[in-house]
Amino acid sequence: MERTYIMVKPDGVERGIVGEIIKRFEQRGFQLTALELIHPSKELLEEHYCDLKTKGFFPSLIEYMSSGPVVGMVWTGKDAVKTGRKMLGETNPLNSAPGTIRGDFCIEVGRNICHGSDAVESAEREIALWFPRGVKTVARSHSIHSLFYE
Ligand code: DAT
Ligand code: MG
Repeated sequence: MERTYIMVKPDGVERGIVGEIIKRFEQRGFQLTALELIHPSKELLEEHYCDLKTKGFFPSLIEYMSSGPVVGMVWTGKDAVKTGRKMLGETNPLNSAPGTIRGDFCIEVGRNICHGSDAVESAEREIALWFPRGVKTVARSHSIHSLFYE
């Protein structure tokens, strides 16, 4: 079953949008598999965003992302990576359709409140980076997932 790494960024935590983002993934039918509140180090964030090292906005991105606690989550379910990205919206919130998380809650690309893995391989890399002790997915017999997958 597919997993994705979704993170509420410092501005999302500060603005109290954590519950709203969790609600949307829950009501869509994904399973919350791991969750942590963490004030990340710059080193961890530089590793997380290693593919963006050469970008001009990289220093300000790391500064912003390390400015306060974030909420990192693993969500599991069918097509979790691609569907998670759709639920987030576009990188630039101004291009994000209303109804998406970014389209409903922000306007600045440098304050776009949430992160979502962009591919299955990056999702697994990010989950290993943020949850180094590992994440165990346990089947929940009374959840909607048992209807879909068992
Ligand atoms: P995404 O978060 O949609 O996967 P990304 O991986 O290309 O987008 O970039 C990571 C984050 O960096 C993005 O959420 C916000 C910031 N960012 C991207 N492009 C930017 C830009 N042109 N100016 C400022 N910040 C930018
Ligand atoms: Mg990205």
